[in-house]
Amino acid sequence: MGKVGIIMGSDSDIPVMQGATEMLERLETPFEVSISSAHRTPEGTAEWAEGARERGVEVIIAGAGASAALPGVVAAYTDLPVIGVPLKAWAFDGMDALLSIAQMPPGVPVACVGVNGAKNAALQAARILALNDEDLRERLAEYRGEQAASVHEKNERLQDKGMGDY
Ligand code: RP5
Repeated sequence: MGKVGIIMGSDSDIPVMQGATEMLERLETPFEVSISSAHRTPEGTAEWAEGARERGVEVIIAGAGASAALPGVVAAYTDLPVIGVPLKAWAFDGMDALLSIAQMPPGVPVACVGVNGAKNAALQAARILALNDEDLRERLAEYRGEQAASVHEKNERLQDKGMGDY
């Protein structure tokens, strides 16, 4: 089974990016995780991206905040699918990173999830890997079932207790 390559710009991104690693662990999907910065360690970032396929990576999740060049730079050095996670840093509630990642120039694609959307990035990466993995597809279906059950449960509680006592 191919793995997910996770890269993030700084250790300050770890608390949010843990949302991705926890989801992948839950889905029993292998991953590797690294810190590398498009601006502070550009050569290392290029090397990481160029070597990803050889390391068995099939999908990349790249998280960065502020002027978030990392997902785009990674996408420039590989043909693997890249999912960018805009992270909320110190300004603009993450809008800076969201626009940096979403507004890639034509020809270099990055799929962008919502601000701090590490969990969804992991689910999307798993869906891509599941195209060729029936067992993973079943685990994803199970997860969706659990989610639905939780919503039904909440609705039953609401019907039972009403808005005031919920
Ligand atoms: C980005 O700048 C990183 O991805 C991080 O979100 C942000 C701040 O980095 P640190 O100054 O905390 O290292 O490159």
